[in-house]
Amino acid sequence: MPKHDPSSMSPSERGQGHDPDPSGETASTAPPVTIRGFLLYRDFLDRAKQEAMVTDLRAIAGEAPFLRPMTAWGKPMSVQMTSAGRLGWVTDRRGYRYEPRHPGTGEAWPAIPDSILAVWRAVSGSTQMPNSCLVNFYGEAARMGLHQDKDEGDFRFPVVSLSLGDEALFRMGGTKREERTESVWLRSGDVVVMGGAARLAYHGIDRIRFGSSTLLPKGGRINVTLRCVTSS
Ligand code: MD6
Ligand code: FE
Repeated sequence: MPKHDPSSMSPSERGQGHDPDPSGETASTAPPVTIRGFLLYRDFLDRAKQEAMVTDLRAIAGEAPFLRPMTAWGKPMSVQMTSAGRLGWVTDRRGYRYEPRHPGTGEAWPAIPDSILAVWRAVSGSTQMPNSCLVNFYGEAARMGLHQDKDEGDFRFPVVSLSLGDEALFRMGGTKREERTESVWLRSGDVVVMGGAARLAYHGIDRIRFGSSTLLPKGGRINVTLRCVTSS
């Protein structure tokens, strides 16, 4: 268990000080915990909001099916991906980039649902709205190696990340790969903001605890990341 856990506080403690969401569109009002410059909002989304978001994400996957991307080295990734918004993140033998169309269907990506944009409004500290929403699905053996998010072209804007379903061990480091890292178990409903000095920090998912959540009936984890991407 991490030391600082807003979910273990009394309701009066949770409500004190800081309201990241004055409009009440999202669930939690507890202040974030900062770990290596990453802001972690524990239990940001209550169960009903998580379920509504899963419904919206199923609609996205119906239009823009999950793909298992190939890395630039020709190895399939263990995570399955799709996107919403004007630009979706794709990878193949030509490398990593943002594209306006789904590589399988050739269609434009679906719109980013309001349920997800509400989280950006509440925590990003940015009036610019995101134009890219990457949806990652982790099955039992999926992981994501330590990486930097640096394909966006403009690092003034944060990356906002939402976790749904099974718990995942999230590793956070510094802007050099060799730097010390710290890990935390992300749970369903948690939100992470990677901005400011941490915007280019290394991070990754070592493993998930398959079956630890009841949100997705067949198990697994969905991670949603919101970004402002510059079109090249
Ligand atoms: C994940 N997250 O949680 C992977 N990137 O499955 C990321 O790669 C990530 O959580 C940028 C900002 C926040 C993140
Ligand atoms: Fe990332």
